[in-house]
Amino acid sequence: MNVECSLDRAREAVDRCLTLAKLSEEDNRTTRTFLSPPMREAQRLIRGWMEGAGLTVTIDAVGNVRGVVPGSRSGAAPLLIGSHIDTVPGAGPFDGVLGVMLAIGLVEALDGETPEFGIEVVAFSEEEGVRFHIPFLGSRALIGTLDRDTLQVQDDRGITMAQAIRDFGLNPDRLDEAQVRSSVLGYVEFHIEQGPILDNLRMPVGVVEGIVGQTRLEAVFRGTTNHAGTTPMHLRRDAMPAASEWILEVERQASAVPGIVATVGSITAVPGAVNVIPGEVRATLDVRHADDLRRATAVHRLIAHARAIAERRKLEFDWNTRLDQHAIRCDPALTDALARSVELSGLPVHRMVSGAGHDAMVMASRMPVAMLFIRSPEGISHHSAESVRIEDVAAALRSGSHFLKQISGTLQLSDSLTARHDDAVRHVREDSGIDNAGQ
Ligand code: HGY
Ligand code: MN
Ligand code: MN
Repeated sequence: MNVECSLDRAREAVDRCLTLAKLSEEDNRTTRTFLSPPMREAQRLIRGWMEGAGLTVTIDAVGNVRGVVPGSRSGAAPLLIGSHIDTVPGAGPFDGVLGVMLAIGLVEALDGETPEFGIEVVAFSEEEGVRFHIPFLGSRALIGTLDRDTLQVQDDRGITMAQAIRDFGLNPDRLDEAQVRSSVLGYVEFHIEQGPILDNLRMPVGVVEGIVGQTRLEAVFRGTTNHAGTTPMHLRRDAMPAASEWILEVERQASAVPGIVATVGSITAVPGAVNVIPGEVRATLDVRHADDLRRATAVHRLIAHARAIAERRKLEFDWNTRLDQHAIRCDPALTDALARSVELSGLPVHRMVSGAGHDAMVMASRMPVAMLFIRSPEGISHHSAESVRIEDVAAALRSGSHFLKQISGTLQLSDSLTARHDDAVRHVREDSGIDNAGQ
């Protein structure tokens, strides 16, 4: 893909992201959560772009939009390329969707020249965890870890996930069919960095070597609801100052441990009226670190501190963990191929770890994964000011195009790997006489 062509395709990918950004549950900002009404039009547009690229499209039981082009080599394991199409409240136009638009652009750039391996482009219906407070629903459906119990989790309006799927016109009983069945070459995700590193380094793209682990939980402080005017201060069991004390401790502890980031992103007071002492305060916590033990230790310390605050203030404290996602390493072979592709595009290679979570960390439990970051100017994301530069998106497309050619080359390797694997299994079976025993 030459520079001119990549710039045209980059403009088209960005235009498509800006079109999707208008599809929102809210008038004045971009908010598109799991199987919400605007997701229907988003699916329709994405389906059209995928079909225009020659992909055969299906929509699975959780609303993932999946486009497939078979490989010219029958039986060759496909490569999955994807990202998510849901957003946080008040999102920017590129988080997630840019990766899907780049995947479609790469298939369009094949101009009908079917690669030896097949390609499946996946637009995941849910990664952010906004509606049901459980993230990665789309990618978890593909690897088979979205269990029946989770389908009974309710959103803030009391609608279960299964009901939300049915309300959208899909069938939760067909969840199993969403799973990736055959062997796959791997999963690749293109995504904006969402942080300041590439912008500070003045680099267009970054090769991701790993993704930090993350814990998401809800902390609940319970006291006594009472009248704000008639309850003397010394007789109160006010949940708000307790939560406030803890939130400051979250910031203090996270600032004291290198590599830890911790965020209280939302707080809810019950009953939530100006003249009522809150009897209950619910605060969400997001803790991340590249090392899982450091992360677990930080979470443990913060829970112990919350307990101590509650005890001193004669309150109750409870918490529920919503996500405990371990850190992952990207596949070295795929990542090296991606780094070579960046070099072949005439770009500097910067290897880095992702502080943001991505579907790649879920897919990594079932297949090799690789990720390419695109610069986030001023490091802004999860905000309407999120942006990209056309020339950086074009650089990612050229790198992706080289990558697909490299993977073709790797196919020989992966075939010989498969052959060697099958040989080894055959020897073991022959030596141990399993086959004779008909086991
Ligand atoms: O929260 C994250 O890291 C991602 O943007 N979902
Ligand atoms: Mn996000
Ligand atoms: Mn994202």
